[in-house]
Amino acid sequence: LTYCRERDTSMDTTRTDKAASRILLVVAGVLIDGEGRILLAQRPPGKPLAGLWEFPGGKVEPHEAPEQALIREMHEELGIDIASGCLAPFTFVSENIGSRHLLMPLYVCRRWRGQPVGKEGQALAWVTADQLDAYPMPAPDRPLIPLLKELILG
Ligand code: 9L3
Ligand code: MG
Repeated sequence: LTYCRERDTSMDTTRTDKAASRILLVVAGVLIDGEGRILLAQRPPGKPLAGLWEFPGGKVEPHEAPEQALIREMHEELGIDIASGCLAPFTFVSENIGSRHLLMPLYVCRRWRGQPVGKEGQALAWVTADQLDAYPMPAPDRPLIPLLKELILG
């Protein structure tokens, strides 16, 4: 899988690089607590899509496995530690966003060390499956709601 970081786009000169620069590889986590609630994080002011509620995560760096990237992002953004064995593949988003194409694998996680806090000033919310519809989300996250309801409510 070829991918590159957003800031590399301007350096692309060849056709191959241009194609690769359109792909945005992002990983996201569905953290579920003991009561079956899901963690949503609000994108902070100044960032793209500010104010929208998302499944927390971020870009996969070059030479990083998606699971590693998610563990790193959860540590940086939420201050929690996740063991690699605690990540279960959930689903995969593949969608055009503007001029880019987002590829976003998602993992479910029910066990971690520490208590999630918004390390980057982002608000957090633990929401039940039924409450998910009430939170405005980025377009790629929204279609996941029915899948999550099925996962949690059975
Ligand atoms: N994105 C969408 N849904 C998500 C996440 C974590 C990210 N659950 C999109 C928003 C940005 C891009 O992926 O367009 C990169 O995310 P970030 O690095 O700005 O968090
Ligand atoms: Mg992020």
